[in-house]
Amino acid sequence: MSKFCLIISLVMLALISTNSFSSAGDSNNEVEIGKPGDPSKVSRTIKLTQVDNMFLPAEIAVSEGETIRFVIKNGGNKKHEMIIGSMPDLKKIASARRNFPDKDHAEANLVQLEPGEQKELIWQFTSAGTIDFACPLPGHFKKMRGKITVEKK
Ligand SMILES: [Cu+2]
Repeated sequence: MSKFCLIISLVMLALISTNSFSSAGDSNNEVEIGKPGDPSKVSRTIKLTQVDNMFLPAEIAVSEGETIRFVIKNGGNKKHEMIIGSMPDLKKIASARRNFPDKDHAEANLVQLEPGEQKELIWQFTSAGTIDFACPLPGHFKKMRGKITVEKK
């Protein structure tokens, strides 16, 4: 009986240590968000509409390696932005917008749109995983978010 108990506790210990190991691994496992795409390699166009305050659609699926031409239309009455990134990076950018609202924020993974404006963002998704996008403007960021699932080839 005591031997049985010992085996059980060893199994439990093994399970606990495996779990803690895998969760520690996950936190270091950052998804590559991709890079600005080559316009001559665009495979698809995906249209996104911004309203006050959400993206339509908010969920997008692409394949690994694919280059997408996003056509983003601001159909709302407020200024909006779209930025592609990992959620921790998007959170940092959103807090920078709150703290430094007048700073110029031009970046390759960002588009800024006045009401009624339409712009394009060409992006290549280089690795499989889930990538986020959002409007980082104050008061928009909590609701105005979406997800891009990059499926393995
Ligand atoms: Cu917005």
